[in-house]
Amino acid sequence: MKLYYSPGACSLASHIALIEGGIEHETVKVDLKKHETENGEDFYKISPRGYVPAIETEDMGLLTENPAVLAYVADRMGAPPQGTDRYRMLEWIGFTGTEIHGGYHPLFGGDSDERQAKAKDGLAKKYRLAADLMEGHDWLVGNGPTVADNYLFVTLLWADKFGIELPQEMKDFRERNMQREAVKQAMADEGLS
Ligand SMILES: N[C@@H](CCC(=O)N[C@@H](CS)C(=O)NCC(=O)O)C(=O)O
Repeated sequence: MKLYYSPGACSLASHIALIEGGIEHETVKVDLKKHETENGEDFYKISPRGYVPAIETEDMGLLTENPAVLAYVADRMGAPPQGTDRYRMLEWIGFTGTEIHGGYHPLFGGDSDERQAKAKDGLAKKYRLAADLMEGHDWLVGNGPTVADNYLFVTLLWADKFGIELPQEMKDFRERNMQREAVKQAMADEGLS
């Protein structure tokens, strides 16, 4: 499998899972400003969507969009969540993608101060909600991390940069994830530590 990624971007969630699952893979860094890979290829020619994550699979060619990419990688890990846990995992991926990741768009896009302030306030509320939904559990689903945890964790890496107020539970969750070997490895591979 080949993962197209940008350091610290949402693609880090898939990167962590590939490492944690011991899945054979290679990574290709993409410059998201130029939309060019580290090999000088026009990324739009590889993926017309132009964003990461994108994975080149053996059985179905290129696959994009976090919910699909994360579910695909999860299914190739040792013991993917089944039954109700699988639906809970997808529920968290949906929440993270639309409510949280989507909430960062005005900040990444450099919108007006007013819109950015509104976005920050909205994100603080969503993280408060996420903490409440976790109800004192260490992980989003079951007794250990899944790809959904990876995704929420990656968004928490963006929070300090934009000065988003985080509940203590979310800071603890971020720290808990930082202790995972696969997280350390993926972050080191992406030049983040
Ligand atoms: N709908 C996409 C959005 C992915 C996305 O926003 N990726 C960001 C990095 S976190 C990106 O590549 N941005 C660059 C761009 O949109 O050109 C998904 O869920 O996978």
